[in-house]
Amino acid sequence: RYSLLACSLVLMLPACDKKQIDGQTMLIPKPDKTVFYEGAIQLNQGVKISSDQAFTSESQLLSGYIKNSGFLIAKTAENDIVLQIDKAMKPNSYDLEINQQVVVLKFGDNSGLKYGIQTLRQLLFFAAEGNKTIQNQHISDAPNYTYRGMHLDVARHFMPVDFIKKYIDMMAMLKMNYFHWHLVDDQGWRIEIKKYPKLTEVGSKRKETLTGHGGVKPFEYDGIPHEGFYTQEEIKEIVAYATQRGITIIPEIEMPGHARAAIAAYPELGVTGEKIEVWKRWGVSPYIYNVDESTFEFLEDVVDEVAQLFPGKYIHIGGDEAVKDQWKASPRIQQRMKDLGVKDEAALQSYFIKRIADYLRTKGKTIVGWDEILEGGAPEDAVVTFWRSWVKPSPALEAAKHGHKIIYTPASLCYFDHYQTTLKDSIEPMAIGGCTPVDSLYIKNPVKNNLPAELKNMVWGAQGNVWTEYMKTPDHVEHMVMPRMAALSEVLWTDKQHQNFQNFKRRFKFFAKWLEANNINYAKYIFEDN
Ligand code: TNX
Repeated sequence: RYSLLACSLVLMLPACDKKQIDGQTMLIPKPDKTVFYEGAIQLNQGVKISSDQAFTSESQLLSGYIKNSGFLIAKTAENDIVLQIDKAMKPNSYDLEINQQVVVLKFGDNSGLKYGIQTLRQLLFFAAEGNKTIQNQHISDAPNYTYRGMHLDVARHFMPVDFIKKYIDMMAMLKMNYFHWHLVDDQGWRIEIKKYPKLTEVGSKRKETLTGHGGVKPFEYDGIPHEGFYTQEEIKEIVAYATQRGITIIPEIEMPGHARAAIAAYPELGVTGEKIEVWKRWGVSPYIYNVDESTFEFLEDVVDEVAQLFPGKYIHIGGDEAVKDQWKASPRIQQRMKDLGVKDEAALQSYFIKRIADYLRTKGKTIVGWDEILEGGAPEDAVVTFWRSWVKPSPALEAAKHGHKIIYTPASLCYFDHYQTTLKDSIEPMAIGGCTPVDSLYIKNPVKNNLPAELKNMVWGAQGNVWTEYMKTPDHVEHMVMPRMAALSEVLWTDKQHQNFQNFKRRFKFFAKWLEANNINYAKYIFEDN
């Protein structure tokens, strides 16, 4: 009797009989709380995963990670990994107990489970690399910000399906949860739309590699035509891959500007009706969508197909850098503005975006837009991606005042197309310009902001933007995002009091081993000094 009681006490309060010891976590992002105990678990004798049927998909993912790390999965085994929901726990949170008897992963919901699995994955990897054991420990963890995103521009340079999955996997390992997929721009349309085949037949191809952007040294023309797009089947496959890993995709369909590839495919969508080519240089093209019923019909058809492919609630409609000169010069559009009673081109853009937002709302979707959608007034429920960090008063403040949820991507910290050191292209591959080293990203932290206290809750989180004008290959993208993506993940996930850049740097050395083992490139010169 006595021993039964003692035994159940041990189960209820695992590790209470163990001696606490000092230890350092190797995890990125750093968990809220880790307590280490004497002893270690040996996984090489085989493990068995026990979980409710509801978690089969997660459990399969975990067993894949275990097999990859070289440990054994056995039906009967000494070490049990128990996955267990605990409805009393907060959403997104997990609790991981590791001791010689069991590994118990408790979680508040599916996301919490997914994050806990990624923690186990890192621990398994470090164990496999090291002495094949995992130190006994107890981790309690939950994210600080609920939006932890990465963006990828596949319009300027197309990236293959396998790489998109790899990118999603890099995000998953870092417990990031939103992938903003920039699928459309002046230089290419990269998503199959069944109703408008020319979007990809014409719009996904350009005849040469592009040159020239805002004064930086352009690419030499290499004579290689550039093309590529994702079929709807491929998109479905990517969505399923992301979903299993706890990542929601936000697809972006640009409007009313950055529309040149679409207009090249269907000239009647433009203001001038001219036949033009998919753009062959960088920068902002003057071509903008026409504002008439047939354009809205087209865009509604497009977002219909997009809405069906992506199960997430959000669709990004762009809204950035829409040059309004063609609207100004067109008597037809000026007449339309009078008919609609809109006073200027900013108000016309606002009308344009509201119509799309209204339409998407009927499909259960909410729009996200770059911060220019505030000009002329944004739809009430719109989420704003804040990027123009140099504009005064800050678009972030404007957005918050108007009740918009904000994704922080200030160009000053979150543009991963910028250089990573002050030495720039003396040691780095050519970048678009700018300079955003990982330490300034980590220490300045994009979500630290000047919003008044009562508006701070409008900050949903932040995201790294990866514009690919100067990145032609997956390898180059990887180089630009690591280590910055890891730093961003930590400043969004980890509580401020536990953030420390020196400590992050130390842990990144272990993380870099994972990158190497998974054939992921990174900017190795960043941490060379230590
Ligand atoms: C501005 S950021 C753009 C992109 C470019 C980027 C280059 C934003 C909403 N628009 O079209 O690729 O600068 O850094």
